[in-house]
Order: sequence, then C-alpha cells, then structure tokens
Amino acid sequence: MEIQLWREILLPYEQAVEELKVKFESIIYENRMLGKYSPIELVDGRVKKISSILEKAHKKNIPMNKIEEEIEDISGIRIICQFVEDIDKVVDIIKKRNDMTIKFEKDYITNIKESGYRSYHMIVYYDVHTALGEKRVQAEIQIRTLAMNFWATIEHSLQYKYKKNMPENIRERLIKASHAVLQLDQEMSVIRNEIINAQDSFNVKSNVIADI
Ligand code: 0O2
Repeated sequence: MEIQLWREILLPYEQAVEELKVKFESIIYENRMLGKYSPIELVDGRVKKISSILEKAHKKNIPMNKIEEEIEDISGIRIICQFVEDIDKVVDIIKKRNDMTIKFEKDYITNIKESGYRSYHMIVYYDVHTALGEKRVQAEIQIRTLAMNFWATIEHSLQYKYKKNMPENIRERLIKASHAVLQLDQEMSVIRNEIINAQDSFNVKSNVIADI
C-alpha cells in the first residue's frame, strides 16, 4: 500500500491518541488544582508503526481490508497509576464517560499472563473529526501501576531483542521479577494512605513556595 494511503488511514488514529492523551492528562491537572489525589500518575500514547501493523496482520492472518476492524491497538494509550487500587478508579472513570464506548476489557491483573505480564486493557470506540471527515476509531487503553510498567517495559524490550527465542534463564528471571513486582505493589498498597498524605503535604508546601 502506498505511503500516502497509510498517512490517510492513520490520521484519525493519530488524532485519537492526541485527544485521549489531553483528556486523561486533564484528570491529573484538575485533581492537582483541586488539591485532590489523582488516580492517574502519567499518560502516554502512540500510534502503532506501519511495520508493526503489518507484522500483526500477518501473524494473525488478517486481510488488508479487515486491519482497522481487527487490529484494535492502532491507537494506544497507556495510563500509569501509583497504586493497584487506582486502576479500578480509572476503569470506573472511563466507564462513566460518554465520549468513549467500551468494546471489551481484558483483566490481566486478575488473570496474570504466562509471561508474568499484568495490566488492565480496555478497547474503546472513539469518534474523531479530521480534515477527511468524521470517523469512529478503536483505541486500546492499557492501565497499570508504575511497578507493572517498569516490568513490562523491560520485558517488552527483551521480547523485541530475542523475538521468539528468549533464553530460558532470562524468561525465568522475568517471571521471578514479576513476582517481586506483585509483592512491591502489595506492600505499597498497605502503606498507600501514608504515601498519599505525605504527597499531599509535599504538594501543599510546593504550592506555597510557587505562590511566593
Ligand atoms: P506493542 O504495540 O509493541 O506493545 P497478542 O495476540 O498477544 O499479540 P492481542 O490479542 O492483540 O495480542 O492483545 P493482548 O494480549 O491484550 O496484547 C496487546 C498488548 O498488550 C501488546 O501489544 C503489549 O503492548 C501488551 N502485552 C500483552 N502481553 C504482553 C507481555 O507478555 N509482555 C509485555 N511487555 N506486553 C504485553 P503488542 O501488539 O505486543 O504491541
């Protein structure tokens, strides 16, 4: 397919990523302005590379005319939370919104993947208005803690490096590390209130300094 055609196809997905990032980032900003704890720590987003789209289509036997329907993560948003409890809060926020419709959810936090991967995924429909007209696109929203994200980022780069041939000892270490991440998340949850209070007083102090 010509590069110009790909540009046109990807345009609405790029816009969806930009808009969704702004919308989720405003949750952080508004909570902070109101002196409230934000269940979202940070937001990231990307449009899948053409090569990755084609690779996935090939792997899953998806014909060209079904790519937009069947590859649900062309637009990808990642929402990072401090604590596991925040993930449910973010899921609730998304469910209550009327600017996105949930297609389905995958709970890899309750159902941890064999690799050790933990994250909550939501596929949503989202309407964009571009220079080429109105379009309903799909976007994958991954919600995870800082600790889960640390593990997934490292594991993803190793997957990329080794492709299908990850050495057994590295795979085992990653699984061990995922147990440590689970324990870290659990420990942090126990002292969650202490941490939130400490962050609140730190924020109050920095605001006072900023006002001066
Ligand atoms: P990217 O964009 O490079 O992250 P699959 O059949 O496993 O290919 P499926 O059915 O489309 O994937 O959905 P699934 O399993 O929910 O995975 C979608 C995305 O979740 C992946 O995107 C990863 O971002 C993330 N993910 C899933 N499993 C793992 C895992 O074991 N380790 C890590 N690090 N991430 C994972 P892509 O397509 O890999 O692409």
